[in-house]
Amino acid sequence: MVGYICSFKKKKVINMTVKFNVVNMSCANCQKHVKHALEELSGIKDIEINLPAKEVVVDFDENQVTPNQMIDAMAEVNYQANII
Ligand SMILES: [Cu+2]
Repeated sequence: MVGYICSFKKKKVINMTVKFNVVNMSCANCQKHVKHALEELSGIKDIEINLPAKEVVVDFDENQVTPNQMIDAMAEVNYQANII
């Protein structure tokens, strides 16, 4: 008798990291806006923001979101981000 063989394979999740320079992020409010914009996206695992350096480091699942989508999300709330 042939049994049922489960052929599902779990998609391997590899967290990627991308670092942005957010040109016009200049105060705690900006930091909050940028963070919220990124949190709206699915696949975002972690967000670290260094305000004095204007740097944002994002850990993400590359199956769900791309750095370009993050740039667009930040642009929607008027922050200009570049990958560094
Ligand atoms: Cu500000």
